[in-house]
Amino acid sequence: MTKDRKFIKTTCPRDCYDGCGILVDQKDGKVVKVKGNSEHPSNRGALCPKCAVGYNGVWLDETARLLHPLKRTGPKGSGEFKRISWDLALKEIAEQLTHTARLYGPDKTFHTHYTGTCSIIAGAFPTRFFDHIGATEVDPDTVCNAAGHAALNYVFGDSVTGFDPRTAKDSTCIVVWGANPSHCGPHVNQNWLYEQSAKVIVIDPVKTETAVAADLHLQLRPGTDAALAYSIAHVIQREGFLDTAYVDNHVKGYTEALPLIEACTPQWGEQATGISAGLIEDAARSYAKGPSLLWLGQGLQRQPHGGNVFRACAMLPALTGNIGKPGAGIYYLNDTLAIAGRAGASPIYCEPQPESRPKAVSQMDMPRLLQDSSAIRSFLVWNCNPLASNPDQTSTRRGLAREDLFTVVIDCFMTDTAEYADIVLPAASFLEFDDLCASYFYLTIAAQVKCQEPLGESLPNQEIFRKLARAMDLDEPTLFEDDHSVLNSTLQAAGIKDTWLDFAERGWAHVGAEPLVLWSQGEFPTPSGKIELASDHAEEDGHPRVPQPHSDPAPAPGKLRLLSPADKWLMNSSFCNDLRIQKQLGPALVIIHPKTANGLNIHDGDQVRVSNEIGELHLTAKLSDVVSPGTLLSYKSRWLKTEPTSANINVLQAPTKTDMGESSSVHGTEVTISRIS
Ligand SMILES: Nc1nc2c(c(=O)[nH]1)N[C@H]1C(S)=C(S)[C@@H](COP(=O)(O)OP(=O)(O)OC[C@H]3O[C@@H](n4cnc5c(=O)[nH]c(N)nc54)[C@H](O)[C@@H]3O)O[C@H]1N2
Ligand SMILES: Nc1nc2c(c(=O)[nH]1)N[C@H]1C(S)=C(S)[C@@H](COP(=O)(O)OP(=O)(O)OC[C@H]3O[C@@H](n4cnc5c(=O)[nH]c(N)nc54)[C@H](O)[C@@H]3O)O[C@H]1N2
Ligand SMILES: [Mo]
Repeated sequence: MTKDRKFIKTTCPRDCYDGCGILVDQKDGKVVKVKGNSEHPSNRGALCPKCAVGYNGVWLDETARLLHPLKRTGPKGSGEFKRISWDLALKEIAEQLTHTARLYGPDKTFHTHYTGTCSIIAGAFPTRFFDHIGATEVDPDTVCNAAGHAALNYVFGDSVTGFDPRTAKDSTCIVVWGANPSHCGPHVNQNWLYEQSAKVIVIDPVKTETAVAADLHLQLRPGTDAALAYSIAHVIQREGFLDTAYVDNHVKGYTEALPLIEACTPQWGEQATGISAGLIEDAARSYAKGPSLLWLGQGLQRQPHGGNVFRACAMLPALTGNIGKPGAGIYYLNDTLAIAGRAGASPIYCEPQPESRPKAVSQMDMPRLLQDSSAIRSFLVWNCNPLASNPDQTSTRRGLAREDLFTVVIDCFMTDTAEYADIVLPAASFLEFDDLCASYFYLTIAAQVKCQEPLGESLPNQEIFRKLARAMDLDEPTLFEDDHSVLNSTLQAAGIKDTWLDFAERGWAHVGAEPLVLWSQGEFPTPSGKIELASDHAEEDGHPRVPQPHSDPAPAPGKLRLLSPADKWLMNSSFCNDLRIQKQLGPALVIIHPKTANGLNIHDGDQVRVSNEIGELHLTAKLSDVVSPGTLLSYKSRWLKTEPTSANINVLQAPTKTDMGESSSVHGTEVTISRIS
C-alpha cells in the first residue's frame, strides 16, 4: 500500500444537539486522529471533551471493540463467549426467528433500538427488516421524549418543527426550560446560546452551568412547571401582553383556559413552585415583550405529568404570538430532513408502515414483558444498552437472564446488555461507513463519510440486516437496497441537488441559505388548523381539554426527589468503557444540599445508601448547593460492570409511565438517603 495521508470531513452522529463537524486524519487507510472541523458552523473547531477522548480511545481500540460474531458459552450475564463465523451466527438467528414465528407468532420477536447512532441509514434501515417479518417494536422514544411529542402534537399537530436557531439574532429573550445544553449540547451552549444578545432565562431545579451563566435562573421545585407556566400566563394576561389578534386568528381554547389563568396569580405560583412572585413577573415580562424563543428540554418532560407540563408551557407562545415571526418560536426537536423536504419528505421515514405491523410497546412495559415467556421469545437489541439505560434494572436483568429467551445484541462494544446475549454481533462504528446525519437543533444535513475499513469483521447495522434477510431467504427488494441508493434518494427528498459523492465532498448544508421562519402562515396541522390550547383529541384520549396548573406534591417527610439527568462525560451509557473517561467520572456521586446533608449527618465524601421500593444503590455523597434542599442529583447511565455493586441509578427508577406517550418519568423518582456507617 502507498504511504498515503488524507484529511476526511465527516460528522458526529451521537444523540446530541450539536451535530459536530469532524476532520479525520487518515494514514494508509487507517484513522490516526479524530479532530473537530474548524469550518463547521456548530463546533467551529474542537470536539467536546467526551468525544475527543472516546473517538481517539475506545472507538479506535481493537481490544475494546467487538471484532467478530460471538456465541454464548457460559450462563447469561457471565460474559463467556466463543468466536463464531458470520455465516453460523446468521444461520442461528434466522433459525431462531423462524422458530419463534412458527411456534409463537412473529410478534413474539421483539426488537429494541434507539439512538446509539443517529445517522439515517444505521438508525432506520433495520426497521425495514423488522416490519417485514412482523416483529414487535419497543417504541424507542418512550425511554426519552415521547411525552413531549404527544403533548405538542395535541397543541400544534406537530412536535418536530421548532425554530431555526439562526433566527435568534432577532430575539430579545431566550427561555431554556428543562434543558441543559452545558452538558447535552456543549457547542450549542458555547457557540449559540452564549453568543446571543438576547436575555437568557433558564428554568431548572439544578444550577447547571447554563443556568449559572444565564441572566435569570428560576430554580423551581421539580414537577411544578405547569404551575409556573400558568402564573407566567397570568402576568401576560393581567399586564396587557396578550397578542389578541394572534389569539383570535390562530389559537383555539383561550377562553376555556382563561379562568385557570386568572386564578394562577404569581403569589399562588410562588407557593406552588418556590420561585418568588417578583421573579415570575420579571420572566413573564421579558418573555412576553419578545420576540422570544422558547426551548423545551427533553429533561423537562421526563416527569410523571410531563405531557401536561408541555401543554402548559406551549400556551406561552400562543398567548403572546411568539411564533412564526423572526426571532420567535418554540423548539423541542427539529426533524431537519422533513423540514428540508416538505414537498417530498425522506423516503426512509415516510415508508408506509405495513398494516400488519404489531402495535409498538412502551419501554416502560419491558421490565414486566421481558420476564414473561408468553410475551417475548426472541429479542434483538441494536443501537442501545437497555440494561444500563432503562428503568427497573433489576427486573430487566431478570428478564434478560431467562433461559427461554433468545437474545441478539448488536453493538460496537461488549456492553452490560451484550453480556446477556446468546449471539453478539459486532457493529462497525460511524468512522467506518457512509451515511447522512441531520441535526435535531441546527437545520443542517451532513455527510458521515467512511474513513477506514470496519475493524475486525464488524459491519454497519444496515449490512447486518441485509445479510440476515438473505439468511432468512427473504426476497423483498427494499430489504436489500444499497447505501448509496438510500443516500441519493434521501438527499433528493431533502431538496439537495448534489449526488452523494458531491455532498460528501461538500460536507454539510443548511436548510435554506437564510434563517427559516417556521409557522409564519399561522396554520397548524391540528383539527382546527389553530394552536389548540383546548383539544378535543386530548379529551378523547382521556386528558383534560386544557392543560392544568398542576404541581407534584412535595415528597413525604424523609423522602427526596432524585433527578438523574445527563453527565457531561458520557453520552447516555456510551464512552463509559473508556478508561480516560472513567478517570474523569470518578466514583458515582449523589449531590445533596448541605442543609439536607447536615440534618442526616452526611458529610462530603461519605458513602450513602439511596433507596426506595424499587431498589438500593450505594453512592458517594457530594455536598453542593447546585440543588435545593428537597432534591438530589445523580447523573445517569454508567456501565454496570464498572460499578462496585453492578448497578447504576436506574436500579432506583420505577418504570412509571408519564401522563401522555407512555414514556419515562425518571425525574419523578423519590428516595430516602442515609449514611453507611
Ligand atoms: N436515570 C435516567 N435514565 C435514563 C435517562 C435519564 O435522564 N435518567 N435518559 C434516557 C434517555 S434520554 C435515553 S435516549 C436513553 C438512552 O439509552 P440507550 O439508547 O440505551 O443509549 P446508550 O446507553 O448510549 O446505548 C447506545 C449503544 O449503541 C451503541 N452504538 C453506537 N454506535 C452504534 C452503531 O453504529 N451500531 C450499533 N448497533 N450500536 C451502536 C453504543 O456502543 C451503545 O452501547 O437512556 C435513558 N435513560
Ligand atoms: N453529554 C451528554 N449529552 C447528551 C446526553 C448525555 O447523556 N450526555 N444525552 C442525549 C440525549 S439522549 C438527550 S434526550 C438529550 C437531553 O437533553 P436535555 O433535555 O438538555 O438534558 P437532560 O439532562 O435530560 O435534562 C435537562 C434538565 O432537566 C432538568 N429537570 C429535571 N426535572 C425537571 C423539572 O421537574 N423541571 C424542570 N424545569 N427541569 C427539570 C434537569 O435538572 C436537567 O438540567 O441530551 C443528549 N445529549
Ligand atoms: Mo434521549
